[in-house]
Formats: sequence, structure tokens, C-alpha cells
Amino acid sequence: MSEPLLAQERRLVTEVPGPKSAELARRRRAVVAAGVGSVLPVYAERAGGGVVVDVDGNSFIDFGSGIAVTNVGNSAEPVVRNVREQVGAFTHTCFMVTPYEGYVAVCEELAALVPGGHEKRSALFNSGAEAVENAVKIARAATGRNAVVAFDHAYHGRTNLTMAMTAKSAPYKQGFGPFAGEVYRAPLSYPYREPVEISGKEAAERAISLIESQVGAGNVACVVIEPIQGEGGFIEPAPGFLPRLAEWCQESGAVFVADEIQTGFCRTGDWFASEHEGIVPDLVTTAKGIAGGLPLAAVTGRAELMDAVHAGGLGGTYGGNPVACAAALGAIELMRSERLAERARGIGEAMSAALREIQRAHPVVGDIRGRGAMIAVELVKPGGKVPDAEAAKRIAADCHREGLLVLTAGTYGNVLRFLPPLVMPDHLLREGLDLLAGAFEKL
Ligand code: PLZ
Repeated sequence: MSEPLLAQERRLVTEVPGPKSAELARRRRAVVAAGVGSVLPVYAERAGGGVVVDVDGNSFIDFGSGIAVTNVGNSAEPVVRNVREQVGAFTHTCFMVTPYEGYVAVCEELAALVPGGHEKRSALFNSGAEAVENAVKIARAATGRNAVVAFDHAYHGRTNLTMAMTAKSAPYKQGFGPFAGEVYRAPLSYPYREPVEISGKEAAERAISLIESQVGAGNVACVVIEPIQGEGGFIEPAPGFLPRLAEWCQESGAVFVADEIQTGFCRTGDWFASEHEGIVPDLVTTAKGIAGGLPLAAVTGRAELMDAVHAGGLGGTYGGNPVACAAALGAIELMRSERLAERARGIGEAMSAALREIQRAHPVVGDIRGRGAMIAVELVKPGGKVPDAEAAKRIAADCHREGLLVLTAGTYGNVLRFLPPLVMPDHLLREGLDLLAGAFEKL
């Protein structure tokens, strides 16, 4: 790998936020809509490898990757190189007007990387929500059916259709209805919170029974699920849940859509989280990690489903923008050459070991879960499983003050999630985990 662009160190030179960030926050209040939030009130100046450096010169260890986007690190060399070259050549023609090679090359990579040996096609978009919307359009066109099944705790985006598919009301849906119709919610497998122990297969049958009775098997266009839920709190269904759902879809003629927007591109220790149980989804949605920070998303799937849509039925001005495609090709190249899936597994082992240590000393840690470099802890009031969102908020705030960027998640806001860039040097990972342990000590 090329030299990291920035000193890979945690460094605090002012209070957090520092004076320059405070001044930007003042300007922001006057012109930026209040509905757009930020986790940390520091303003970024540079970022690279495993750190984000703010305008005051503070360097934060990054356990967030911009919400699972910069898997290859920020400003990764092959991404920067490809983007520079592409910007110099042309920035946009619109693939629907004058196509270009980068789009085709990204679809070739997707055909090779997405699970399954079948013939595949892809269509490219700008954001995760747009990919999910298009997966639903494709499933409806291909099946001639309407109903969409999503799950408890799901997150699929903030557009009208994807808001309907997203489970959590505040902040995502509150006040924004009415929502799109024909979206139905099924119960998930959430091992930590099952009232009685139930296998993955049994949890799948519970969901299937509800779908068959309340939606009708013959009405289901698609079942959409995150193999490990992201915003929902890194909920990993019990083994057997996903395979049974996929099998039911096949039996019923419904399209099985894996939303791999947060889990994809080496994050969980495989190229895609579906691989863990050998699932071959009919359609896969990707975004985030695909392009090293540039906006790009895709729907990839069985040729006969994808090609069921009439010519001109899919598109958008910027979908598969050439600069974003160039970035994706650089990011994928680096994931391959640096074996980032393997690296994610190593990060996962280090994080899980450190978190188990923390759990032994702090009963507030109810559950540790996730896979690869996508690990979370669910915090509860000791002695039971009552969610403790306040503890999550306080730990996150302490980490931020100490120079470690962490994110929260979960339906109850009581989950701390860790998503370091997969290129993070070991010493930063260790320092971050020590800071986290320190924050639990102070709680
Ligand atoms: N599907 C599984 O994780 C985006 C959202 C952050 P977009 N998750 C981060 C926020 O609060 O807006 C996400 C996801 C899964 C779809 C999406 C949507 O992707 O690129 O944000 O539209």
C-alpha cells in the first residue's frame, strides 16, 4: 500500500470542538437546515487511513468510516489516482446520453463479485435509497406483483418508498407521512431479544406464516432484508433464518433482495454478508463502500429479472457518474490487493476480544454482536435487558472528547457500533479500543 497521506495518530490540540469548528457551527446555524444533524460538531479538514483531522488540527481515530463508506480508508491512493484521471478526462456525459467504459467495468466487477454463478446484470444509481427503490421497481416489473415485505428494525433509506420500508419512526419518518403503500412488516430474528429461545428456522417460519396470512404468498413481489441490520443495531439473525427466507421466496415466486448497502464490500469479512451462509440473493443492493466515498449505488441481480424492465425504465441523470465509477474501480482494486475482507476478520477478532473484556467488568454491556469490522454492543440496565440509551450517549460523548469517533444505532438508541476503515493501522485500533474501555470505566 502507498504511504498514508496523514500521520496515523490521535492528537488533541484544542478542546473539542475547537475555536475554528465553533465558528463554522455559528455560520452553519444561520444557513444550514436544522433538520440535518451531525454526530460530532467538529469540521473536517483532511482524512486518510484511520484518522479524521479537523480544522483546529485535532486528529480523531475513526471508528465510523462515514457510516461504513470509507472501507478502503479516506483518500485511498488508487481512488484518488483514478478520480484525478477521470476528472481531467470528463466529469459527466450522462450514461443515458453518451455511455462510457467505467460504468460497464463497474458492472463487470459486480457480476464477478456478487454471490452466485448465474448470469447477472447491474444498474447504477447515486445513493443507497435509490438502489433500494429501483430493486423494488425491478421486482414489481419482473413479477407483476405489488407487495413489498420488510422487517422489524430495518433501515432502507429516507425517500418516500424507503421510509415506508424503514422501521423506526423518530427521526426517520416522524411527520413525513403519508408513506408509500403495499409495504408490509414481518418479524425479524433478533436472538438477544427473543422472549423465548427460537432457532433461525423457527423465526423464519414465524415471519413466513405472517406473510402468507396477512399479505398472501401470491402477492409478494419481493422480500427485502439486510443480512446484518445496520441502523437497526447490527442485528444478526440466528443461523438458518436467511436461508429459509430465501428458500421460501424461491418456492413462492417472490424476489429475494439482500440490502448489502452497509454490509457489502468486505465490511463483514467477506465481499458480501450473504456469503456467510451461502445465500444467493436474486437481487443485491450496494452503495456506501463501493466507491471509497464517492456517491455510487447499484442493483445487481439475475439477468432475467433485471432485463424484465422495459428499455428506458431505469435511470437518472447522474446514476453511474464516471468519476464515481472510476473511484469504485480504484476501491475494488485496493480491496483485492490488500485482501481487505481478511483484514476485516482480523479487526473483528481484535474488537470482539476487547469488548468481551469490557463486558466482564461492566454489566451494562448486554450483548456483543456483528461480524468482521461491523461490531456493536447493546447497552442495558444491569440485571435485565431494559435498553440504556443514556449510557450509549454518554460513552459516545466521552469517546468524542477523547478523540475517538464512534456512532450509535438501534431502535432504542442503546447500541454503540464500530465500523473502522479496513486499512486502519493496528496501533490505532488498539488505542481506540483502550479509549473505549476507559469510557466504560468513567461511566
Ligand atoms: N440501506 C442497509 O445502511 C444507509 C443512513 C444514515 P443512502 N445507512 C446510513 C442516515 O441517517 O441517513 C442505508 C443502509 C442500508 C439503505 C441505506 C440508504 O443509503 O445512501 O443513505 O440513501
